[in-house]
Formats: sequence, C-alpha cells, structure tokens
Amino acid sequence: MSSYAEELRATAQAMMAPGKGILAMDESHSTCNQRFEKLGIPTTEERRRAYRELILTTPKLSDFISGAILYDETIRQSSQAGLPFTQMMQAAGLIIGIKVDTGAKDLAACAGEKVTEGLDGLRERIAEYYQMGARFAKWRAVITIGSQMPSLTCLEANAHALARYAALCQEGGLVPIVEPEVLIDGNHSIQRCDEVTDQTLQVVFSQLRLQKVALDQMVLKPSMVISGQDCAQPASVEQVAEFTVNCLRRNVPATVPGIAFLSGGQSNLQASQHLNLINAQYADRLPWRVTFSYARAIQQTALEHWAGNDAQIPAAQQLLYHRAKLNGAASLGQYSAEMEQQQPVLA
Ligand code: 5MM
Repeated sequence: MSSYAEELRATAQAMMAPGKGILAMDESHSTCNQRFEKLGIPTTEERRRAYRELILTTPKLSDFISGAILYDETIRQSSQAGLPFTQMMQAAGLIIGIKVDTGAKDLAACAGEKVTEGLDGLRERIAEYYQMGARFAKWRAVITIGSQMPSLTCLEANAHALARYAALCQEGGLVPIVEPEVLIDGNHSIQRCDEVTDQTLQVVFSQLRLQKVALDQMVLKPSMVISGQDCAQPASVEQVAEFTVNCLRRNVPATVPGIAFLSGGQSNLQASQHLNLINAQYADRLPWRVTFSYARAIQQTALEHWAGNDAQIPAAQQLLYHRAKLNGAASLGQYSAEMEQQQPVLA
C-alpha cells in the first residue's frame, strides 16, 4: 500500500467534488500550436503562456472546476506579473494536475495503431512534480477503431503502460487519471464503439489489478460510447447515455471514486447533453461520481474569442466560465437547454 494512501483518497474525492469537474489544459506543443495556427495565433512560448494565464485567472473558475491538468511547459511558467502558475492555482483553490505521458507513438508491427510512451524516468519526474505542488497526473492511451483494429497487441501494450504509470503515481503521491480514449474517428456504429470500449476497459482493469494499482485512489477518464463522427446514422443522446452507463457498469468496479469523461471531438452541446442525461437519468445506477475532464468542450469557444488578442481576455474568460458552469450543472444532472441561452453578452 502506498504511504500516500490516505492523501490519495482525499485528493481523488476533492477532484470529484459535487458540481465540479476537471479542466484539461495539457495540450502538448504540437496540439496547442495546431489550434493556434488555425486562428492565426503566433505559436510561441509566450503566446502559450498568455493563453494559459487567461484560463487560470478566470474569476471564480473553481466554482465548477476542481483541478486543472497542465503540460510540463505550463507547470514551470508564471503570470506576466511573475507569480508562478502553481502558486496562482493553489490560491485559487485549483488542484494541480500534470500530464506525464510523452505522447502516442506508432506501435511496431501494428500499422495504424499507437502506444503511449513516457515510462522512462517517470519515478523521478513524479517526485519533481509532487515537489512543485502537483497532486494528480494524467496519461492518455489512444485506441483506434477500424476493420482490423484495435488489435489485442495494441490494447495490451497500452493497458500495461497505463497500469505501470498508475502504480508509479500512487507510489509518489499523485492520483493517476487513467485515460483510455477510444477515438470518435470513423464511420462505426455505437454498437461497434460499445464492443471496443468494453474490450478496452476489460484489459485496462485487468492490468491495473496485475500492477497492484489501488482502485480507490485513481480516477478513470474514458470516452463515452458514441457512434463514429462519420457514421451515417448518428446515435441519439439517449442512446449514448444508455450505452455508456451500461458499458461502465459492466467494467468499472464500484470502488473507483470517480469517472471524468473526455469530450473527444463532441460539440459543446453534445458533451453537456450526454453528461447531463447520464447523471439525470441513471443517478441511482452510478456507484461512482460521474463528471467531466474536458479540454475542447470547455476551452474552444474561449480560445476562438481570444484568438491571441489580449483585449478580448475578459470576454474569453466569461465564455470559459460559462461552459464550466454548464458542465458543472450537467455533472449534477441539472443542465438544461435554457442555460445555453444565458451565454454572456460580449462587447
Ligand atoms: C488537451 O488534450 C490532451 C491531449 O493532448 P496531446 O494530444 O497534445 O498530448 C487530451 O489528453 C485531453 O486531455 C483529453 O483528450 C480530453 O480532451 P478533449 O478535447 O477530448 O475533451
């Protein structure tokens, strides 16, 4: 048992506080720069810093956000006034999280499939991040659906890495967010996504047990069970909620304290509607707290409004706060379509 067990349980509970979710703002350079390029924002360290400062200084963000996942560059940065982001987050009541994987790389002998890397030196990196104030971590595995995919090779390789990462995190005092993302890319049906998500979660929990991960000291960050983005007959909100709840109930032990979904390319509206219906309709069937750990479905509107123009920071922050609020409501099953209309009026 980790000497941090009590602390890890308390951190996991705080990450899953009622009415709150986790903000993913851990885009690597390449992902962040791609998003900036589309909006004509210079892809410099300073602009990435300015954008992350915009997010972290959003007034009252902690009303609906328990913690935020940072990238290695970000955890070392400071505000324009010189205050380290870590101190800023602690003062704002945001738990500091850190992405510790080093990205999804091509998996040898499995064309088109990926395996996430980052185990080398991880124990030492975890110790450094803990000293810097981080209390949870994240590692994302990417599973692609195709005619011959995913292969068992890909599922096992990714689950093994996720489990070894999670065990190291718990040893070093960080709550591991275990993120097996089944990609929305493709024209597959919701039934096919269900089959793949089911298989993925089975393999992941089998490896977590094998690596002696304490299931009551982690958070699962799965994708929802949903039809592919090019599917001819997209699944309804009701189907997504039902398939997702059933799949999770089949595979996720009740001792896991919380599930925080990724948005995975869903629209803002879909991400809020799906999370809401899961909580509104199935509350009595969920042994875990179920919330969000969205990146795009919370940030994108604000990023587009800012677009690198600092005069737009207050308006962009209002937009960010608004999406955090709506998803906070969805995590309680209290979101409604009318709330979308309460969008802040921007100058
Ligand atoms: C922020 O995006 C994270 C991945 O970043 P890189 O691909 O640059 O490493 C990603 O893990 C994110 O945390 C989750 O996918 C949730 O983000 P979405 O946009 O799917 O809600």
